[in-house]
Amino acid sequence: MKDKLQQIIDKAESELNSITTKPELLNAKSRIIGKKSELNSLMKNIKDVAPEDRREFGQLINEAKDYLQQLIDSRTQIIDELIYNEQVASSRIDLTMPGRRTVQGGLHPLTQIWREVEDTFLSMGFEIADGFDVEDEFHNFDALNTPKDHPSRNLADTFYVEDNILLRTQTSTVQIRTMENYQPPIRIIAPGRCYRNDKMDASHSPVFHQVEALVVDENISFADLKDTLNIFVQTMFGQNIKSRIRPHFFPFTEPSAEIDISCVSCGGSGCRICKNSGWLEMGGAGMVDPAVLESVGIDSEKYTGYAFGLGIDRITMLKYNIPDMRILFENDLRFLKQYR
Ligand code: 2NL
Repeated sequence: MKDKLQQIIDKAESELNSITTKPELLNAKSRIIGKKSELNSLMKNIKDVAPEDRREFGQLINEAKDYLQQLIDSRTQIIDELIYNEQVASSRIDLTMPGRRTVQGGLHPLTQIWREVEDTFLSMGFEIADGFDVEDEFHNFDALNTPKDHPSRNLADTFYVEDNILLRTQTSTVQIRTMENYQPPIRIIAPGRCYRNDKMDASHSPVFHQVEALVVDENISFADLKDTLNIFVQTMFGQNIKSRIRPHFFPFTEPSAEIDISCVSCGGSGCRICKNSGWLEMGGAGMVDPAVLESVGIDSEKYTGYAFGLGIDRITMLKYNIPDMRILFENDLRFLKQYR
């Protein structure tokens, strides 16, 4: 009996070793351990074995069967490997070739500065407010104390979509809407796209980007405004940069001022960039005019506020030494690639 089993095993071993395909293997499997296999017929003959030997007989057959199954499994593995290697060879992919480099895009320099501006104000406790590009005259002009006959309302300066509906000329519209909906304390910035009917040149564009800040609370003073501005320009441009204010006029602030920063190029000694003045214009600022607070239902006896507006395009041009605003809008890849 043992000889018979050994014979079956030897035969199966040599048979399996010569097999190289899956169908052959399946056939061999049923021949070796299937229902019609020699092994199985041996098992069926167990009834002819003396009762006291049956136990050992059965055990030997089961062991042989386990061993044969193992042989088949390891052959399966070898054949799978063979098939895989054949596929790799025949698909003509050279796995040693270097991969193809994908072109990675980057953020537009304006977007980068926009985010840096947001991060800077967020770090000072401001929240970011958002609004609409298409606005009505109330939110763009009336609520901002702009007289009905103010030149900025003119068709030559403002894009009107229809009567009373226009493309916002500054993001103050967002501040107005915020004050309409929330009571002080308010501490927000509104970055966004603005529109003015300007001819495009090195320093003007009909579409430009602005960030306005607004703080309204009890006891807000001009000193708070100056301090916030200083921290902002120092975070954006460096610790040695100073800011200064010059008296100005805006309908929506009183008093009003224009903001300069010391020249980021020469540090204040005078150069081509600052036209030898040592200072660069950055935007405007002021204490929110009480009439503006009243137009949105905030008690101007109890609350005061400051506001300022800065050009994101201008900040970007100064930070990246870009001489002409048009470059920011042309999307010339040779330019953009430098800012990835
Ligand atoms: C500039 C001038 C400025 C403001 C914007 C403002 C907003 C509200 C109330 C009062 Cl809701 N003021 N904004 C104030 C002063 C100047 O921008 O030259 N921007 C580039």
